[in-house]
Amino acid sequence: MRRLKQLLDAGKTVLSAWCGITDPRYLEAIAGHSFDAVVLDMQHGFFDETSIQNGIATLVARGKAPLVRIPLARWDTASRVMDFGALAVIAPMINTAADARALVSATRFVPVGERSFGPRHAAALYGIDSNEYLDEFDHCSLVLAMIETREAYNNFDEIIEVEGIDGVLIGPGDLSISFRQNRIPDAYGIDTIDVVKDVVIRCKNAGKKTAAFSINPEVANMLNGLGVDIISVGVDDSYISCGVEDHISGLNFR
Ligand code: 3PY
Ligand code: MG
Repeated sequence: MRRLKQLLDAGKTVLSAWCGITDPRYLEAIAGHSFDAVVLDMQHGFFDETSIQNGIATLVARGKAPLVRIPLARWDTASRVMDFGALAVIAPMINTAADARALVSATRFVPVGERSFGPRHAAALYGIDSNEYLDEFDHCSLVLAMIETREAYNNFDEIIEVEGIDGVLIGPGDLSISFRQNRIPDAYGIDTIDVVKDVVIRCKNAGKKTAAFSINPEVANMLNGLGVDIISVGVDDSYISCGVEDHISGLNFR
């Protein structure tokens, strides 16, 4: 339970996978690679309330930190995935300080938020009792607000100052869509790369953590160069297609 926080406290970059496919055998295979964490995606991926419980348990059993992206504005789900053992809640489209406060209210215990008491399942998953969980959890977990619209960028200072928000996760695709008003994403493209850099700097100046999504190692390395704390690389499609391509590209069948 403490490892994610320990890595961050030590200034290490946390490497994460990003999964929307729920099959337990698939998640076991992903968890077998050298990721520190795995994002389980309930916004655009297939996870529902049953598969997210199983997915979190699969990752915890393999020593990987379960980070969960909840669906849009689903504060009930935010509390529930923490009760199931998630170590981070990632909330999409946090555009205002009011959005951020609603997120914190559901995910942090008093006095910062109003998360309801019910941590027995999560505590059992980590092999501790409920009291230990209450002592440790707020300290060991992350509440991350996704910054992925022009509105969020305009309200960035108010969002990042909300007590209980531990940091942000940059969604580069939606950010580019919002800034360009063009439905075709241009992640980390010319219209938004300076916005991304500015968000990282301002987040660090506020003493909070930065996280970002990337699709390939080149972009992940670029984010690492910016000092982003938690970097996801790839998604289901790229993991599967690169693996398949690796198998067939070297064939010399006639
Ligand atoms: C985005 O790029 O908009 C994301 O939400 C990353 O999945
Ligand atoms: Mg997005």
